[in-house]
Amino acid sequence: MSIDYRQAQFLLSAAEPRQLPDDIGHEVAFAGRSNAGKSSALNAITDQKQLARVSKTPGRTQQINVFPVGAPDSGRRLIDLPGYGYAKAPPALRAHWQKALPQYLETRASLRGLVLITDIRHPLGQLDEQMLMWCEAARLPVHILLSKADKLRRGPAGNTLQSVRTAALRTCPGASIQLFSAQTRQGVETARARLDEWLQQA
Ligand SMILES: Nc1nc2c(ncn2[C@@H]2O[C@H](COP(=O)(O)OP(=O)(O)O)[C@@H](O)[C@H]2O)c(=O)[nH]1
Ligand SMILES: [Mg+2]
Repeated sequence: MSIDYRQAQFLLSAAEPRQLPDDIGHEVAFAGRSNAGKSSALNAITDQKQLARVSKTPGRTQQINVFPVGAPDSGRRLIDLPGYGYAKAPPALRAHWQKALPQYLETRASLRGLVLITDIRHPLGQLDEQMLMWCEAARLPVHILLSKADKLRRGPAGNTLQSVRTAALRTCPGASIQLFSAQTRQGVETARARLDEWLQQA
């Protein structure tokens, strides 16, 4: 059975991890550098145009957004983490998340996996590497979306996939990775299948 991600709804925005829903059920978090295409990926996966606002102004979403998916009260959620690496973010806010994010990854019992979105044209930056290290430290499974794959031709996209896979596996030996495009919907079904695995675990 696969989850119907089109039934996703917005539940709440949290300024702090402690404002999240009770730590029961299953959730998968989405992380990425600001402007990497995280909101677009969430919208493509849930087949909704405005679920996660696709912002023209990077770094606007500095809160954790919670989207329940599947049957009501099934306790399954997608978690949209604040985009990182936005130069204009207030330093205090950046310091806050620098501490709060690894804490969330370490302590959140219902968290089953992390989807890392990274732009295929400049993949796996330093902050992405840090996120991978935090996930590895927290023993949290990672799935990487090489986003905006439509920006490269098939050959170069395939080569980037191989090299980024090799680099990611050095930090996170269990990571999986795929090409993704919100624009052409390439990879949407593959991503949903990975989410299904995590959200439907016993
Ligand atoms: N060509 C292309 N552009 C995309 C894709 N996904 C996102 N973008 C563009 O990249 C920019 C940032 O996207 P957004 O989803 O807001 O990124 P976020 O900051 O990570 O949430 C926007 O201008 C999007 O239109 C994609 O799959 N293909
Ligand atoms: Mg966004």
